[in-house]
Amino acid sequence: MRIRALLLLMLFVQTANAQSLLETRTASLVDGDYLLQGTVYLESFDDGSLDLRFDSDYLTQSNVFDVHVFLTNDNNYAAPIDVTDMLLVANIGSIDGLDYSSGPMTFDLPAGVGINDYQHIVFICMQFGQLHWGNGEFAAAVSPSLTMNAKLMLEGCLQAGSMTTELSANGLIPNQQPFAEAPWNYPGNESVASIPANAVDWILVELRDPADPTQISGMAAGFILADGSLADTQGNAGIPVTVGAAAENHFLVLRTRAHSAVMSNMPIASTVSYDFTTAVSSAFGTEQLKNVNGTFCAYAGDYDNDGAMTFLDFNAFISDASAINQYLGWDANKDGLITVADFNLYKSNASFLVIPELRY
Ligand SMILES: [Ca+2]
Ligand SMILES: [Ca+2]
Repeated sequence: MRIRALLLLMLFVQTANAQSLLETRTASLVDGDYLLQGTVYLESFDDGSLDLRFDSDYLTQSNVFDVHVFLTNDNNYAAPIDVTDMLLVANIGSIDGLDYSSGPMTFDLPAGVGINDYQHIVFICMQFGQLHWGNGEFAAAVSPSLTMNAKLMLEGCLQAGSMTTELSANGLIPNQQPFAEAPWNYPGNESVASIPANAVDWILVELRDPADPTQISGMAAGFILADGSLADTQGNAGIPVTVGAAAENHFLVLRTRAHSAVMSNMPIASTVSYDFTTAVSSAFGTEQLKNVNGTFCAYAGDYDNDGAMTFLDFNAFISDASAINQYLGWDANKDGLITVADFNLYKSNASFLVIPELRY
């Protein structure tokens, strides 16, 4: 019995992962000659399939009669409507004992039809003069977004189980995400009018392909807060990342200035908050978190952020060894000052290497 249950579980997991949503286009339905309301979606999937999906708010006449659903680029709906160049999706007239008048339903579209091939959906009553039952217009395609939650502590900022917010208290954190420069070269335009409460610094999130963690599926910048949690540019919990495949789990990578980057040791869903602070094994690779009095942290001292703690980091530090009130990459304890405290953090971790997947 136990083996059967396991097999069933594996079958379920495989089925659940078989198809991932790539893009969605949405249309609101409007009345023509008859009642028609609700929302429909064109949804493309990574296996090449395309669906037309009716949402639960879909509603029309209770005895929908010989009504055919078409996709079209011609929105001239004067009867009799010419359907020659339209794509017939289905006859949703009350046939075969099925009720097509309300509620969710999904139709597979023929192979070869692309999500951007048609701009309109139209419902036509064929039997009574090809009348305009109702219609809708599809909006532009959007990729799904995953809001990632996690907890990460930074060695240099750790203070009695929390992290310092001295940079934000002193107004030193820039309003524009700081990862546009090398080595990140992240082109995102995240910016804020004011830094969220309790922000330690900006953080860069990457989602990596579950089958190949060298491949980046999506990136976004947000903030890491004093308690180690993530917040978006609005100050809301979690950082949304636009990806090509929403249903999949991904490896989660977090990058912060002057600290080692970390990756989750397994692909995770956006529905869980991933905790990097309680076990070294939460990070992919060997010994990728530092145990600081029982709290696991990202290592401090990678001042050029290339993933290796070397003399290059020392050189970066020494170039501004007495700077005050600045936002600098070699400020490992994030107090706005470059002092011997920052040097000591680097020194204690010299020769540390992050996993090859995360090195620049
Ligand atoms: Ca380095
Ligand atoms: Ca410092």
